[in-house]
Amino acid sequence: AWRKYTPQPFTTQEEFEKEIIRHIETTLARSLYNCDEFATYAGTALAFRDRLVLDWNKTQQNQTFADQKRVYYLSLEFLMGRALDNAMLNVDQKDVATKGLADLGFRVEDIIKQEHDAALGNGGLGRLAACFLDSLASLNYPAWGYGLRYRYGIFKQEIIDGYQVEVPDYWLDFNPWEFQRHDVTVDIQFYGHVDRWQDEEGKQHTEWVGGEIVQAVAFDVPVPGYKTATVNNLRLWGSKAASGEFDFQKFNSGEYESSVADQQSAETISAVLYPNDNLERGKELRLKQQYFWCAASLYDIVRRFKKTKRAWKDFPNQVAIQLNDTHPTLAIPELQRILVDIEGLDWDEAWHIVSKTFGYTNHTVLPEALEKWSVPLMQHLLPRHLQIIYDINLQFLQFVERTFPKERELLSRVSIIEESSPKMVRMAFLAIIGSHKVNGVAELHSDLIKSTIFKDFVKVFGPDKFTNVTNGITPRRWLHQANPRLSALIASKLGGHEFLKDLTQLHKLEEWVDDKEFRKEFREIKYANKVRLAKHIKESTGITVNPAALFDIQVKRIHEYKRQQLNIFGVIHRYLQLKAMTPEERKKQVPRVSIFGGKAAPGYWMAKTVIHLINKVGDVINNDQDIGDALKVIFLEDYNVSKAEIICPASDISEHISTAGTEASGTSNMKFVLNGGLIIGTCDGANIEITREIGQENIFLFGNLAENVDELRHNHVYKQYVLDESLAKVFDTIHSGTFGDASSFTALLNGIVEHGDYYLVSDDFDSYIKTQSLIDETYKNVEEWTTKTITSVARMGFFTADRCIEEYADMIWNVEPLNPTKEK
Ligand code: 26W
Repeated sequence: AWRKYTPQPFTTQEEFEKEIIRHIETTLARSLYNCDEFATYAGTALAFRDRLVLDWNKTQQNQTFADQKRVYYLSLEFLMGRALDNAMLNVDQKDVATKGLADLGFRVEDIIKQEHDAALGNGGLGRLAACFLDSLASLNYPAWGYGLRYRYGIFKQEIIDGYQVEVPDYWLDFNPWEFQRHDVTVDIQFYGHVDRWQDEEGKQHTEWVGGEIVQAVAFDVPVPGYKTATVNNLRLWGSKAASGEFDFQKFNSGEYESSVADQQSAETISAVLYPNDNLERGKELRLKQQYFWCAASLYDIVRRFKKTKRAWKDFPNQVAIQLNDTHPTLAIPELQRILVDIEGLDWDEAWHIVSKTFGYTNHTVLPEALEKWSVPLMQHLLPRHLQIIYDINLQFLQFVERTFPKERELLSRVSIIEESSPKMVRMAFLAIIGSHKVNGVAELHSDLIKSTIFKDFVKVFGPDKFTNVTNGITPRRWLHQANPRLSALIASKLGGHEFLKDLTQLHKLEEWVDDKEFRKEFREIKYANKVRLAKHIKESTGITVNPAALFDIQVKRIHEYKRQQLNIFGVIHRYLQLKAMTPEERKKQVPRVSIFGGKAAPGYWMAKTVIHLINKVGDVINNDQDIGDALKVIFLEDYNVSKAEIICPASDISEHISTAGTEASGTSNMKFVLNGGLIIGTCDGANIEITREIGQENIFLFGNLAENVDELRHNHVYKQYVLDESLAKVFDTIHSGTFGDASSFTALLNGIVEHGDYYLVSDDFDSYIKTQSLIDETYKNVEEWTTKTITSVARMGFFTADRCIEEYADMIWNVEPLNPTKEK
């Protein structure tokens, strides 16, 4: 009976308009006569949401009935960006929306722009999680994401006088995409102590008692797949004071402030995303976030499993949990605690289940990013978990000792506990020991973790425990949504948009590489995307750039290892060369726009200095009459997912220039090439596999190799080092005050000249600027450039996140898709 009242997908434009208006007038209680863009966005989002929700409910019901193995992706970060455009495209109804909105007097682009980005992540790791959710749904895998519902996502970046200023990102004012589940709450315990006792039958019991309780509340976000009825669930936990914890006594007696203190302290747990990318700081609140989210998620997963009435040994056949880096590693001792302390399984049986359930993905080799928690802190916050970790370690070390009896050193090297003062828990080691598979995110990276940071574990567990899954991106958002014209052009040659679900089909584009009309249209699309970006640059910085210039883009978190400093030194070098030319010579050069974007962690002083330098260099060059259009330097403020959607389709060259061996994979490299841009890059991360796929003639590689990095670093410290001549001139220019007070930049330059140049900027500088000249030469030949870009797009099929998900599903999770049963 219910069925006949549920709304169907809109079939006509009129129906869609009727729904928007209904929501504006009733749900939002707004009059149509003062209906602005925001209200229209809200009405549109709610209209699409109604359709999504029905498929979502059905998907969840279907998954419950099917009762097959599910994947749980645990990630502290989900960098989702906006949802409306994606929702419209997934049901293939953007054209209906576009026409309907036009009829109401609005442009669809303006309406889409009203939505606040869901920016619950820092960078690559968080965006990867979002791409994976898209692929899991699009491929019909029964999968849930679990994360935290931060009230504040990554801060908004403003640039004031060339400096980064952080502004809080309060994004929840109006969020139609989340549903609070008032009935899904979990009490989470902190602090307290451990009791041991014996029952009448003489059985030992261990129980964690006392301490504080904070309540976790579920907020669910629908994750639609592309052209499928599967809508998966992303469950984000918010924290609040547990019921009964709020002190009414105090409240009544007038102590309002202290009565709400508990509540506020509970709510602090999910208040804000930590803005550090690749830097571990050991803060108690961060550990609280991690445990809060792991415990709530596991309680939920276990509750769902228990409803099936299966035996515990079936748990790993029903549940696969993937750990997105070490941030959720506490889920391992938590599941062991649930099984042993609460469910009464014996240790070995429980441990067998635990270690078959988890998989761990490593995303970085930088030593300062590897998580370690101090033993005293963990003892205080999670006393029972610390005991369990010690027990896991003891069993593990006994195993190592039996297997390698003569290697005393090995034991301290692989111990979960680092014998420092204070002692530290090494989370990556715990994650390896508690998982059945460990993977890196690109071939070089997966090889490096096996030969460096996890070398001893390869010896202990054998090489098969370690594998590689090279990262990928969703072509739905990063091609179809961000670059609709290119997606349509490709579809016109490949016979429809099927390639968005099977990206390897792109290879058929190679048949069109010599087609004159196709080439022309391909170039026109790139140009139009550059015009769109130029317009954004004008609006946000006031600077006019020439869309016919070569657009050279580096957008990513600001980090010394990513070497934005190498890029800006290269820009200064170019400026000096241009200055030394006659006006006639200058006119013959390829005009260039160097575009930067990215946030620095608020406490990362060196990264902030780099932002400052880029802005100061821009001020000088952009206002130098001699230079004009020959060179412009732009810093785009507040780089985020929705800006990336405008930026990625507009590049001629993008920069992926990390010190070899430091960037685990990179994923924006894939976005840029898929959109018809070329790369200047080092032999690092996924650049290597991109080269293998698209051909080395289609990428501008430069610089030293990972295998030589140690020796080069050694040379800086122990040998006399002569600074590259061109780089020395760049430094002289900075020192002379050309870009303002030189003292602002001394630490940055001294790091290279005097303190060992850890990131090898000077070693790679000459190779970098020569490669940049080669790019200028190549760009002059429009036909050659066009061939390279089209060929590259055609060969990018491998880098779809769909391929990653199938690899995880086969190699690590052992899960099957579940086709939706959509009744019409
Ligand atoms: C504990 C602080 C902290 C926070 C975040 C440490 C480490 C991280 C992340 C693991 C850093 C990160 O985002 N890594 C990036 O992951 C991407 C997805 O795999 C890769 O493409 C990037 O190369 C890698 O830097």
